[in-house]
Amino acid sequence: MLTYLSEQHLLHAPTHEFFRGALVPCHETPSRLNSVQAALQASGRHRLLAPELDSRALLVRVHTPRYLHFLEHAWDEWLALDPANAGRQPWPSTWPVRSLRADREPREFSARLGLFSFDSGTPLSSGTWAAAKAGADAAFSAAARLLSGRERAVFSASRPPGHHAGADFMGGYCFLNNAALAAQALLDGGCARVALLDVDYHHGNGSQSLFEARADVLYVSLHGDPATEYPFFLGHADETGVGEGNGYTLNLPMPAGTNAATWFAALETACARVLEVGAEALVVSLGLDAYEGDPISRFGLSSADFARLGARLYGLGLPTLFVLEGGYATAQLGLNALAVLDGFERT
Ligand code: Q9C
Ligand code: ZN
Repeated sequence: MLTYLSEQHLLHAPTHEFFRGALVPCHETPSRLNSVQAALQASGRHRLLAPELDSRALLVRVHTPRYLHFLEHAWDEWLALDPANAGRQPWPSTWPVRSLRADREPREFSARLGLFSFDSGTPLSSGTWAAAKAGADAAFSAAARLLSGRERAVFSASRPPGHHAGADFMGGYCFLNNAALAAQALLDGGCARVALLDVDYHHGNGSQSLFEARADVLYVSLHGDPATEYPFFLGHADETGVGEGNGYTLNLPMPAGTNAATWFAALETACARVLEVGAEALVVSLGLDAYEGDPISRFGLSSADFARLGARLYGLGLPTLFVLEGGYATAQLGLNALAVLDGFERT
């Protein structure tokens, strides 16, 4: 499968995240995508390309100008506060939750980082913007390839991931919503309706928030029940869309510990809805953290199950754009991504 992967992802390399009050090594690391790159190359079955398109004009179709401006200049502003900040990670100081105003952008840096974040678990590094932008370029390039009509499927191997990022917020290791950008590019390229199927262990709150009031994108997600799993504050079954988008959000939360049989039954529900709404293209938010060996997730999919997932999605008969999301069992991540692609291509 044609795969877009930018070496620029290496530039996003924060070192620590918060976990239960302590700093622990980041789960979302450059070695994740190195694992995917190595597995695809070693297979000899997939062609890796650097992104050839600039997503700049597409970014403002999904994200707000003030958020994009902040993200692009955040590291320079952090350094301007103190040159010693080069060796430190910035953290949000204050979040505009209920009763506080999000319409006024404070001048203070850490407060602005709070304005544009919904959690304390999304560390920035010097190359975060460059890496995230290159990941968006990969998603945009993949969408353009799919629109050319010569490929049945394309893979955007982007990192950092994207599905927790909304119009004006980062979170859950995500900055730019690569899958949402791909879906928007497919719509802009002539698709009347796109289905965005999110199989990451975590609910894609950013993606849902972007599309819940629209009928041109069906958002359907299989994920850990937000009652116990991140991102906790969205992803319940009673969220079915808003206004014109009523009926075009489908959440299929499952309890931590869910096995493959239950998961694939939910996948059938998701696939039926994708076909029912007449989607002309499929974007897959391909998180691989539903894997049984994932260190921060609690579903029971095996590597063979990922091949079964790929084969089932092939059966939908739609032009398909895979976008990498989470998956933190780094040593197995490449083989699990390969299993999905090979399952899809029946090789
Ligand atoms: N210390 C994606 O999979 N919380 N994001 C983890 C563990 C955040 C996952 C806590 C999980 C975010 C794209
Ligand atoms: Zn995830």
